[in-house]
Amino acid sequence: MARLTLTALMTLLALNGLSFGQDKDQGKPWTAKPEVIEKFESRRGDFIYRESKVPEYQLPDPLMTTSGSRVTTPQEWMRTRRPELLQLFRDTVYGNRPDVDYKMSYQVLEEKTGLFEGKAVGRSMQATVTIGDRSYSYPFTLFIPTKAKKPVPAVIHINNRYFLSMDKVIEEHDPFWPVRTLIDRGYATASFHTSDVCPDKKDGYEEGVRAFFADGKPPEDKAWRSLSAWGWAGSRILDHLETLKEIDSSRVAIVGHSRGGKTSLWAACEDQRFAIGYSNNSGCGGAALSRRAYGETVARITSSFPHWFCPPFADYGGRENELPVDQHEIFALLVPRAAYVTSADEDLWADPRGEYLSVVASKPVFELFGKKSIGNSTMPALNSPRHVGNTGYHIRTGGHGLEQQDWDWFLDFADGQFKK
Ligand code: GTR
Repeated sequence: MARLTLTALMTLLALNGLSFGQDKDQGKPWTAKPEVIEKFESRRGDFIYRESKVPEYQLPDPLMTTSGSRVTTPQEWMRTRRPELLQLFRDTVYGNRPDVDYKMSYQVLEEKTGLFEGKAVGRSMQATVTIGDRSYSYPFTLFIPTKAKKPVPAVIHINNRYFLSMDKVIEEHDPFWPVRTLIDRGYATASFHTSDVCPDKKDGYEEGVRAFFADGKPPEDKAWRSLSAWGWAGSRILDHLETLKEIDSSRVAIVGHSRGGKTSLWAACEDQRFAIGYSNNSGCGGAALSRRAYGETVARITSSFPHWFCPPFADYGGRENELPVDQHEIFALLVPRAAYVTSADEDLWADPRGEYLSVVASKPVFELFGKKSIGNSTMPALNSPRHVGNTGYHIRTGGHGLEQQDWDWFLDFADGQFKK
C-alpha cells in the first residue's frame, strides 16, 4: 500500500482546496532566537528566557468553582462561575472599583469636519465625573467616519505613552494610534492618555481619579489600582459612544499596548459591552501566564509598578502556583465575546509563548458556549496571524511596540468578527 508523507498529504489537501488544520500558517512554529535569549540574559539576568527553565505548573481549571463543582452550562457560567472568577481577579490582582454614585458628562471642546479628504469628523473631548460638588476631568480625542450609510464599529485606544490631540493626529500619522487607517477601514476611534486618568507613577495617587473617588483617603488593599482605573476611563468613553447615532456600540473593541494591553483585557472583563479585547505585547499581568514566570515575573512587576495591581498580587511573587487565578482565565471572562493577542519576536520580557498558551487554555470556556477558539498548543510561525473563531493571535518580527502591522492584522480580525 502506498504511504503518504505528511508533506504529500498536505499538498493533496491543498490541491483539493482543503486546508490542513484551522489556519493557514506557513513556516515553522515560532521559537525564541538563541541570540535574542542571550541578549536578554546578558542585559536582564535573574529571569527565565529558556523553555527548559520554566517551572512545572498546573493551571487552575476555569470551569471548576471554588467549592469544587464543575460548570456544565453557559447559564451556570454566567450566573455563578463568571461572577466568582471576576471577583477573584478583583480581590487578588486588579482591585475593586469603588461603589459610589457619580455622574458623567461630556463636552465637545472643538470639532473639525472634512478631515482626511472629507472622510471624517474629529472632536477634542472632555469627560467629567462628578460626585456631589466635586469633579474630575480627562480629555480624549474622537474621530468618526462621515461617509458610512450605517452605524460604524469603533475602537477605543488606551494610550499609555502620550496624549494625542486632534491637531497632532491631523498633522502627522502616528502608527501607535493610526487614525487614518482606522477611518479608511470604516471604524470610528477614540483615544485617551492613561496618565490623565491616573498618573503612571508610584506616587501619583493623590493627583488621579482613584483619590478623587476616595475623597483623598488612602486606598484599601483590595481597592482598584491604576490598570483598573484606566480601564474604567475606557468604559466611560464607551458610554459616550453609545449616545452617538453614527456608532454601532455593539461593535466596539478596546485596544492597548503593554501596560495598556493589560488594561484593555481587564477593561473587557469588567465591562461586557466590549465586543473585542485586544492586548498588544501585554506580558505579565496581561495575556501571559503568571505561573510560567518567564521574563517579567509577579515579584518584579509588583515591585517596579506597585500602583498597577492591588497589594495581594505581590504576595504571590515566587509562589505563582498558589494564585487562585491565572491569566488564561482573563480570556475565559471574555467569552462569548472575542479576544485578540499579539506578541513580538524580540519581546521575551513579555513571554510570547505564555501569551499564546493563555489563549489556548481558555478554550474549554469558549467550547462551553459552542464557540470556536485557538486550541493548537503549537505556536504559529512568525508573521502568520492565526484566527480561529472568536480568538486571534500573531507574533510579529521586531521588538516591543504597537506598530502599523499589528493594527493591520488586528483590523483583519476585527473585520471578521464584525462581518464587515
Ligand atoms: C515595562 C513593564 C512591562 C510593560 C512595559 C510597558 O517596563 O515591565 O510590564 O508594561 O513596561 O508598559 O511598556
